[in-house]
Amino acid sequence: MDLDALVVGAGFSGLYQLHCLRDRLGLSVQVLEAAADLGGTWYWNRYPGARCDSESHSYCYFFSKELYQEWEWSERYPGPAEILRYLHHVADRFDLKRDIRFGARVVAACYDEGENLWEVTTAAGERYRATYLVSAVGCLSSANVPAIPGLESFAGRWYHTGEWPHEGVDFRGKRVGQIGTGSTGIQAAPVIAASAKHLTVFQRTAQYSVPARNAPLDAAFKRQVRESYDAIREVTRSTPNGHPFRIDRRNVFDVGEQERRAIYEAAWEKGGLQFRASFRDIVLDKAANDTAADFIKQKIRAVVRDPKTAAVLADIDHPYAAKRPPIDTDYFETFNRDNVALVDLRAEPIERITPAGVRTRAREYPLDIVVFATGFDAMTGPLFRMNIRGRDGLALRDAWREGPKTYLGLMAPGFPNLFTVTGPGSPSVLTNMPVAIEQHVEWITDCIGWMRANGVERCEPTARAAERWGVQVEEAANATLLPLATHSWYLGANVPGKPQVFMPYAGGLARYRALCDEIAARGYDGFVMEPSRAEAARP
Ligand code: N01
Repeated sequence: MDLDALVVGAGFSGLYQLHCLRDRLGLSVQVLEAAADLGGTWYWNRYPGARCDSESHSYCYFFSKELYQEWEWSERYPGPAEILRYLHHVADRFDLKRDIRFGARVVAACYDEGENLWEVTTAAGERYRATYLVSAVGCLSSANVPAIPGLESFAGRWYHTGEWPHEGVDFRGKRVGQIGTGSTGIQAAPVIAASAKHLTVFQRTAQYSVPARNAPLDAAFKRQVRESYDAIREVTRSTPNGHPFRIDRRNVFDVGEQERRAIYEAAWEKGGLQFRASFRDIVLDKAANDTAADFIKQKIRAVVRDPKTAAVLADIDHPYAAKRPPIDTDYFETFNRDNVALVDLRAEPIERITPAGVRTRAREYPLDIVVFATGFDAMTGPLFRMNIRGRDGLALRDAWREGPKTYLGLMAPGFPNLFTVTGPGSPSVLTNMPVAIEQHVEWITDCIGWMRANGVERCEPTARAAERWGVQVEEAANATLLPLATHSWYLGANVPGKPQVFMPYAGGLARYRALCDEIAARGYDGFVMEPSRAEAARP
């Protein structure tokens, strides 16, 4: 049977996309999900210490006030188990599971121009045909295990945090090596250290981190959240990052040194990503950023007792928040434990993995377990994995050889009727994801609804619109300090051979939303809307 729409992925994006296309537009929809259950990121990322860095009262759907108000989060930052419970609740409430096929990994998606259909094949060889293909595969779902020579010879066990075994890993009595100190590694290390015999953290790039200050939510806060749905939703929709707090209007140098210090201290005590919002220009002006960077470096030196270790942890080479800023629970404190050691890979790079452990230029570190907290082939990786071929058999991988070419991060020239939720070129990973997801899903739904109402069978952006958008994405990034972190995954720099192009749109979610809405209101400016044959034949 030919479907109206096929959605790939059953995380936050896919669930809501299914609901919108099926229940609002009345389309026949099938969701294909590689995992054995729903949850997306939260199905896979169950590593020790995994927790959402967005605050729970904003890390959820806003499309239904009733849904928002009936769900109660227990902690400031929810962990995978609670987020999965929430997503199951949503799926049950909107009767979504009956249209999701689990264990169905998409291995090919080819556009048949004659039929105007996408033909999608799963790893098990099942085939589906649909008019619209929506990728809801997420931005960070393709694990990056670095090609370190000798990994296959390792006599112990190794794991990537993004593909963590659901039964957990028992670290007791084990010598553990953790490679990677991004948001994930910073969450994982304290928890691994608490049960392992010994933990060696291999750090290539030192990172800033601010305390998360996670805590259970009290009844008064829960009530306030329930009663403030409209206000919270309004803030998430009108701020650049989709978080439930506003960025302070003051610039760093609008206040004196003493006051600035007090503002940073208060933000440090409050904890969380809000630290970045202490001043308007923290990610815009290098001198302003230096004040935040210096503050955090001082904190690191104050927390970590061994001066040599503190120096390596505080030797950060990029502006604060130019890479995704981690938040933590006792990360720097962990290096005061007797069973934890830090290895500076800038001084002694990893040469290979041996049967016994990790060998750097300086020495071998004997290990029983290696944990790769080495991140993802972000944004494009999950799309390429589906082997998408568009018009004339054009492979997405080839079309994007020099970097992603999208219009608004929503669609790409050469790939008609293929929509990408939070695709490269959209604010996506620079935001509180569910807010960006809702905006994309609703825009895609409206676009498909408009096509059907107007007898349009094919929608595809023009190459010129995509080219112009690419320039806007680059300009938006260059207006910030983000490109100064030259080793960032925002730029694809973490995956050898990947073209170095700043992928997310850094102009802010609110501005982006307005732009998307304007384009739709102007009859989908920049898109070719091809009428169906029946429509075209009308007198
Ligand atoms: O991955 P990363 P992540 N040898 O790419 C190092 C989201 N997230 O999983 O910086 C040695 O940031 C690498 O070093 P370097 C969030 O958006 C969300 O931590 O490339 N080291 C770096 O230290 C986040 O940004 C939550 O020099 C190697 C680390 O591995 C994104 O996921 C929680 C190496 C990778 O850091 C990715 O974070 C956690 C090698 N060959 C994460 N290769 C939420 O709260 C890489 N590294 C929702």
